[in-house]
Amino acid sequence: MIQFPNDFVWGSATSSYQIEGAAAEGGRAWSIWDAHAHIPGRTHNNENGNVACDHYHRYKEDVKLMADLGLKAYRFSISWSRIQPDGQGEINQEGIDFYSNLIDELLKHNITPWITLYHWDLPLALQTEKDGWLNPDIADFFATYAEICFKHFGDRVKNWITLNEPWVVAILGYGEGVFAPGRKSKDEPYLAAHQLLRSHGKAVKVYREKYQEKQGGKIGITNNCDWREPLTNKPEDIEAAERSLLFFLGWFADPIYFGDYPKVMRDRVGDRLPKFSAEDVENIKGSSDFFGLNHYTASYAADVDPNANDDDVTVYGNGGIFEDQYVDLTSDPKWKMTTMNWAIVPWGCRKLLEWISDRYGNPPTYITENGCSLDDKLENGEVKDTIRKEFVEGYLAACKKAIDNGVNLQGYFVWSFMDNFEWALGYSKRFGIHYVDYETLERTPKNSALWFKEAIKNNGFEFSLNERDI
Ligand code: PNW
Repeated sequence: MIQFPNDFVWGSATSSYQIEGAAAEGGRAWSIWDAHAHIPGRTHNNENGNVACDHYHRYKEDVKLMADLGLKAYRFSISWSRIQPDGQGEINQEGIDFYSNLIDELLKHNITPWITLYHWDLPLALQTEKDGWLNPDIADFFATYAEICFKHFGDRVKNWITLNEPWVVAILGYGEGVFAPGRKSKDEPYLAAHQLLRSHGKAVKVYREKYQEKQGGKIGITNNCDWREPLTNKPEDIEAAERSLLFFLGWFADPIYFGDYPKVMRDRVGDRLPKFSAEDVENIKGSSDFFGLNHYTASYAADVDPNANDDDVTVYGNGGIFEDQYVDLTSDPKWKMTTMNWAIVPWGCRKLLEWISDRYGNPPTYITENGCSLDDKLENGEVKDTIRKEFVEGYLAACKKAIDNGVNLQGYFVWSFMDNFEWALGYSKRFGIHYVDYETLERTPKNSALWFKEAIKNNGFEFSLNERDI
């Protein structure tokens, strides 16, 4: 039997654009994701979040399902353009009411709300008129929006996450252009990342100076990172794996814990990497009360000789961050894959948690997302998602092992509470522990949800997998 600490937070997560729908209702204006998804060819089958899971209208039913599951915490995000349609100025009361009602409904069922302020749906006007995350003024716009949320919800909400996965915003939004706002650039990822960090810092400053003491909550940021296992014991491969982690997670976590980007990034990126002002450092350093981690997969990392024939290595990119680090990433053919083609490697999660603990001084840590996509089928009212159940079991067991090894992990949120709009991949990937029939919008707990419910109830589970995998 694997037993978790008494106050371990058992949670599940979603995000606004992925589930809410009601895209043009309740006074909401378009975000960059509405715009992106409406450009033909940008998403699978040109799908969008107009309706999504219709959570905006069905939130009570959804909270009821959460209560049935025994969920302790629910992480969701706020659609900025529901609160401030233009991203600045006027507040939309209907938007405030929606989230306020959702929070009340959660609390009524003893479910602790965890709010993400930004999960990629920037108000479109801030993109078209203000250049989005490239404009230094965004930090003030974001802090103002964040303050509206603290003011209206902070009496009841005690767990705040400023940004979800700035790495994805920077790399997929500004480097590869596969996510909104669809920019393909070699240097913009560094510029956007910089403003994302500054924006996080300013929002935290507002919370700490004006709300934290009175409201008694915590605030932090969620970063994503995969594990990088050195391909061989050669020092250059060990260094390559470390370098890859620093370019991935250190890029965002080092400024927050140490006040600047990792040295290896300064050395390799040079002048293309922006500098923090003294005021930025003051706002950013020490600006997270906990370490929020989204974790999905792992790969092997090997050093690449910069003079090697490019056909021989898997370094990909556009002359930007991937070439800056020059690490060859591969996977083990024995690893099982999800339908995202992400390898299932629970021990990678343990090693990453230990790496974070070692590097950043064992901060209180939460896995704010972990989960897998599968080709689920609803048959006779049942979804037999055995691989997802094993995925969650394996990763949770790896988490427990990390805790036993001294890591200060305090909670785990499975991604996702229900199937939803998987960004550029539309509705083609199912990550939920609840199945959503997109014709009827009916929700059905998958077998993984039934397993999770038992695990929550028992604060642990009987381990049924191979010890070697964790
Ligand atoms: C996360 N990658 O996204 C997001 O926070 C969720 O909104 C999303 O649905 C979930 O993971 C599953 O994809 C990621 O390419 C998207 O490395 C892409 C990557 C990582 C995370």
